[in-house]
Amino acid sequence: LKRRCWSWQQYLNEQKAEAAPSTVFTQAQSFPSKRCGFKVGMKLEGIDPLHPSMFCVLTVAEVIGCRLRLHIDGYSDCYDFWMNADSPDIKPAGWCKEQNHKLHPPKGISETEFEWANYLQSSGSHAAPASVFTCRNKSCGFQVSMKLEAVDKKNPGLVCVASVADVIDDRFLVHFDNWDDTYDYWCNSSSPYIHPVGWCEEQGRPLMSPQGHPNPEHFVWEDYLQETGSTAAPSSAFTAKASHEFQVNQRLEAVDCRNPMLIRVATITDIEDYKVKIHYDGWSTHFDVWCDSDLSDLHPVGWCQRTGHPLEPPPG
Ligand code: MLZ
Repeated sequence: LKRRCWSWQQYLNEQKAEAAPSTVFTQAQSFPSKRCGFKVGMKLEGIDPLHPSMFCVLTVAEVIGCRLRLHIDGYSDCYDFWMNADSPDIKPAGWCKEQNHKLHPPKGISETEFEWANYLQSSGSHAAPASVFTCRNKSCGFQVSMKLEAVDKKNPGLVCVASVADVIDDRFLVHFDNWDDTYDYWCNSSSPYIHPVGWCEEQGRPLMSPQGHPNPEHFVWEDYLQETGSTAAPSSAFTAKASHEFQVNQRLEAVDCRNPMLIRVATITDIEDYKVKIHYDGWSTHFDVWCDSDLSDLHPVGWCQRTGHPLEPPPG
């Protein structure tokens, strides 16, 4: 009942607060351009958020507004995850094969054995039609196996030796040499976390060598490129990004990072060049969280209403 009566306009007036203007949000954060066409049970291919290098067979388990709960076929529900229906991380059935990408089959089916047509038939299910996906065909200047220096987002103080492990549309997968894929992340050429070979030296900052490097204190790019027969990503491929324009105290709608099914009324309480600190209104500041300003889980005021998603008003 409370949810139904709650109004942003009234709340902003009471709080003498302002909404973050829609112009400060990226396209992925803004109102989607089309209705969500996904239905529960449809199957598709997509990136496993815990293993960003892996494409998996997925089923739409739940649809709320234009957000999807996706299930990884053959695995426990505890790996289910939420994402926007227009996310670049999901692709129609058959996409991997067409793009020469490895597709991780449902648990219990071997890679050579897996075939979409059979699988759909034997599971009595349908593939999500290509028309429900948001298409993109922008390209980028990064190619697989090019080397770079990249921030380890799980250890943000570290800049490490990294490679381009995969490229899709205008995004590429950053992989840290000789580390497992749990540190990997997808980004585009304007990411503030990536730098050309030689950047650390120029900045007088330490560069973390590949794991197991024989002489980690004296890593030399030239030697390493030669040993690995690889090339450095050209500095021209890196495009600068302007910092965001969010301001402290602006209100917005933010996915609750602890319970990503929920979207809450939130406030920007601090900012850095490429980050914002999110406070969930009415909750302890212990739950505040720093995130990238372009995180696709931040939305302008009114997003939930426009997309048919419930919005959690501040408690109390
Ligand atoms: N302390 C951590 C750092 C790992 C850094 C990996 N960077 C890609 C460890 O040694 O496990």
